[in-house]
Amino acid sequence: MLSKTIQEALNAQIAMEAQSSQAYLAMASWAEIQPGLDGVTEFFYLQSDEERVHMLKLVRYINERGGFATIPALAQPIITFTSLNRVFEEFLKHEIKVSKSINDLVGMALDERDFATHNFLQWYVSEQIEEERLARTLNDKLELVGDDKSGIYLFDRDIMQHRNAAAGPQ
Ligand code: OFO
Repeated sequence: MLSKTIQEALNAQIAMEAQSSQAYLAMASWAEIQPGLDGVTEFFYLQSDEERVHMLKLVRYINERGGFATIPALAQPIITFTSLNRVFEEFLKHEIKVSKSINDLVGMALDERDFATHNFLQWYVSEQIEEERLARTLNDKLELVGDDKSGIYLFDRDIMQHRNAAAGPQ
C-alpha cells in the first residue's frame, strides 16, 4: 500500500510526464510547419508519445499498489519558438527539471522505506540519464552549426540516428 505522501508525489509526477508529452507535441507541431524540419518533427512526435508511456506506467503502478492515480488538467505549453536552438534549449531545460523531480521521488521513497516504489523508480532514473544526455548532445551540435543552413540540414537529417543511439531502456 502506498503512503499518502508517496501517492501524492507519484501523482504529481503523472502531471509532469503528461506536461512533458504536451510540451513535445507542441514542439513537433511547430517544427512540422517550418520548412525542412522533417527529422525534428518526427523526433518530437516520438518524444511526446514516449512521455505518454512514462505517464501511463505511473498510472498503472499507483493503482496496482492500492492507490488512486488522478489524471490532471494540463497547462498550455510553449507553442511557438523563435529558433530551432530555442526548441532544444527548452527540451534540455525540461529534462533537467524532470530528472530533479525523479531524484526527489527516489529520496522520498528511501526516506519512507518504500522499497517497491524505489525499485519502480529506477527505470525512470536510467531513462532520465539517457534523455538528458541526448538533449545535451543535440544542444552541443546545434551550437556548432550556428546559422549555417547546410549544418541545420544535416542536423535534421541525422537527428533520428542520435535518438536511436541514445535510446535507453523502454
Ligand atoms: Fe519522462 O522522460 Fe524525460 O522527461
